[in-house]
Amino acid sequence: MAICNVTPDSFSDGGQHESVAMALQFAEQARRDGATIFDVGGESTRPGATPVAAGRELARVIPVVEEVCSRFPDLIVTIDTVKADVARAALRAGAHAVNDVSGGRLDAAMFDVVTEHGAGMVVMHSRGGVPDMASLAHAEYDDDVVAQVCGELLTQVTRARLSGLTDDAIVLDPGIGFAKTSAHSLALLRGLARVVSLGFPVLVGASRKRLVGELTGVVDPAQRVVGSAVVHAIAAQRGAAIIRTHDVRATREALAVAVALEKR
Ligand code: HH2
Repeated sequence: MAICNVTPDSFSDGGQHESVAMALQFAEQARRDGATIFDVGGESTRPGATPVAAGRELARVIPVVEEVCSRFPDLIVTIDTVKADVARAALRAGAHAVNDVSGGRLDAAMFDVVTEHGAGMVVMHSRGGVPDMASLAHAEYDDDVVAQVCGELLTQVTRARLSGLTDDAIVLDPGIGFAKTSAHSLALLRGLARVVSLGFPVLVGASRKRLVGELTGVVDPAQRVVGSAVVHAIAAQRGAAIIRTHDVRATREALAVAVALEKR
């Protein structure tokens, strides 16, 4: 899954895909490099980022979703949003699934919108609102963070089912770096098999994140490509079905090696 943030302020690719032309060029390259899913977002979750009103978010993402869907019909396009109105408009514009970093917590209409469109949904674990979900404001867990994250994900799965969403439409994501210290994120990556055992495809997104910076000592997020690729290769070995990345080519190469080494 290639990340395309149509934002001025995302933590590592802010400002890089601000025009439709820039986003399209990125989509073409990502596809050539081996991406099969293209994730379009119009609001950063970076702590301290300015919250974006629905109107502005729509203006950022809808033209990109429309163009990418029409030019690259083989790409699965996901809309990265916590707002049901934005999700609805993106699904109408051709997107196939919703990637909700709140896992359906922040907008009561989200599961209904996804169900009505027969779409898929990434239910990601986080806590708090958009401005503080990637901070440590809600990063309190007992000694088994994996069990707590799984429990909170399953609560959202129950809500999704009540809205009529079927299990085959759901992907789970432990939310690396969201309301988690690096130790919590590491525990989730070590215990990924337990998340996988819930029975849903699992998405992992560690791309260029603070965890990778802390492990490698690389300060500039754009330079965290190698560390991110290693995390993602190991996550794939542990059962992750989808990897969300800014750096498609490096990730693809790392996954090719990891998958080959798994084969017996
Ligand atoms: N991480 C970010 C945003 N969306 N979606 C899923 N499913 N999983 C993730 O781990 C995830 C996500 C944050 O990264 P990024 O989009 O690069 O930054 P920003 O929120 O600053 O735009």
